[in-house]
Amino acid sequence: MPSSLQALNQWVDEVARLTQPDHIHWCDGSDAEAATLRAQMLADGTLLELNQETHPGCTLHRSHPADVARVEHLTLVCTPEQEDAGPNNHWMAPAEAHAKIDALFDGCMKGRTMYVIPYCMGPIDSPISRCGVEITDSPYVVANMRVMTRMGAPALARIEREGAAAIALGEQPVFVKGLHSIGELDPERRWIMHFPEELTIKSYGSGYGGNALLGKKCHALRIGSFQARSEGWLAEHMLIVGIENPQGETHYVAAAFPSACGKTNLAMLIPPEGYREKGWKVWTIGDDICWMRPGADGRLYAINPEAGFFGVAPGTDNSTNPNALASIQHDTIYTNVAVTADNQPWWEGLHEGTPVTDWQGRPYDPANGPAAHPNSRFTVSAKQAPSWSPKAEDAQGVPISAIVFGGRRPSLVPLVFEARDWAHGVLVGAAMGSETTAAATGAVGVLRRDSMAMKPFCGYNYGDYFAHWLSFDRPGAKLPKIFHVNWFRKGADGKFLWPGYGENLRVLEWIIGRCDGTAGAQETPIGHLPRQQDLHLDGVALRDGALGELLDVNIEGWRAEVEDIGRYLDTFGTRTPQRLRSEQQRVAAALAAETAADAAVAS
Ligand code: SAT
Ligand code: MN
Repeated sequence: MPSSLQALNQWVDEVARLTQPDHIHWCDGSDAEAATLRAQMLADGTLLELNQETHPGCTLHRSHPADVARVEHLTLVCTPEQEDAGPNNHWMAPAEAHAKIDALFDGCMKGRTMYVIPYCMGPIDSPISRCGVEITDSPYVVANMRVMTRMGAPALARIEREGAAAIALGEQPVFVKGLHSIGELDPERRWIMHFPEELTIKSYGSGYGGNALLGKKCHALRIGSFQARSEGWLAEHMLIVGIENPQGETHYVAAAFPSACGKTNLAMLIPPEGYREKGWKVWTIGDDICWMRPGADGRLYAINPEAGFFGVAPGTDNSTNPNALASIQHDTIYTNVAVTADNQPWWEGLHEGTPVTDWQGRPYDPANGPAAHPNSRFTVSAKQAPSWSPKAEDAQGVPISAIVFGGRRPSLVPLVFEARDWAHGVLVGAAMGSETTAAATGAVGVLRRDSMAMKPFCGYNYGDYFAHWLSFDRPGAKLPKIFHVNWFRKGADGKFLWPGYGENLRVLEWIIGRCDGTAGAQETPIGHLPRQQDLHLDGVALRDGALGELLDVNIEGWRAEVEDIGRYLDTFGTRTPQRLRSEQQRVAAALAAETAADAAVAS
């Protein structure tokens, strides 16, 4: 038998009986295995070799043109009670869901090889890490999982060790079971289903990252958040970055942003020149997912459960993210980018090179749209980033000093503010969101709330999730401070008021100063804001009056905002914790008092 864990062998047998593959391959994660798979995919056209002189080890995959992104309307959380999945998830009853998707899996691997991928989310020896096994018929998925997770023999050994320990205690072995088939890549025959109680994922009909690399959004966020709730930790859609000051002290910050707000850029930030000269350094731990749990000292310790970056290619350039660009010059899997005449990868926003072949393999013609798909991606080992922190391998995780929420808010929301305490911070996270941009379909300028950036990823009812967040505030806890940032505030002329990118370090410096007790602030009804003198702004070019606008709290605008937040909390009905409602009422009352004080002064 391939594994010493009978429960695992049995499940693999069951899946093989259902899907009927020609061969079964247990992945060991070795270099030899990776080379064999790569040769096979180059031979059958799944992968194309890119220019090996300029981009050694790099390949290109062109997906089915109708399989280029996550599919939220086909992504289900299947709890026995719909109320437990909440209004934030699409739901189907577990028995009905299993029946529907098993009918698709029936015989789907005939003529194909079934790969069994044991993987570990997080450092292999970390108590915070959790393991899973993905079964797939896609060698492209195997290649990506090898970069994105700790995959193969060491993961299997941990699963077997933990399984044996559970059995010795008379319990069931615990590992997440993920079953995936690309099926026919037919959008009409596609589901991404989660069964949190069964620690099971079933995904059919898509080969795209978030739908197919089951360790990522499916396990590390949807199933992970569910596991985290019952075990007392947090599985979050957050980057983790280390900020080292000239004294050599490093503070770790975890930050959640909705999509298209520059998470990868912040995780790999390059300090402004003046900061670099003084000795500031930025260390990348993770760019997408953060698992945190309280340590013995009461602080929250975090790991990045992933081992690689699955980043958006368009917009990645020396001017925007030199660290990301440097990471992807070798040993990178590109998906749906364009290529130049000499077979180098190309995408919109890359200043060097000219596309001749578009992402679908057609001669490039601007009439067909962008050369690279807007959601084209690179898959690369995190260790290839020049800013990669060896602490990402630390079994204990890194202590988190600050949690930062953010969104794309062209108006109202200041550059940065600090929540007054944990409960207020949870409200700030619950209320976060972005105004829609022209890049998304639908109306422009509509505010979409996306609590903690987890809307598509929270594996249970958001109301219960808010309650779980609040539960960390207990005796002995030394919780991080919580902040909200907005890099996207615009002036009356429609232009951004803040330069963003590396200059964001100035805001992070204030945030860290607040955690250390060295930075000043003023109290307002929405939280603590820096005064102009509390930010270091030498060397940054801001327009006249920009700073005043960036640090302004418009009381009437905020009264309307906080009322709207109240209506949003109502959408989760009785599951919304009373503590969060009273927090919203407290802020509303503080704002109303300010209006009353202004009126008294005016009369
Ligand atoms: O959903 S993916 O993981 O493929 C990409 C993302 O949204 O972060
Ligand atoms: Mn993400």
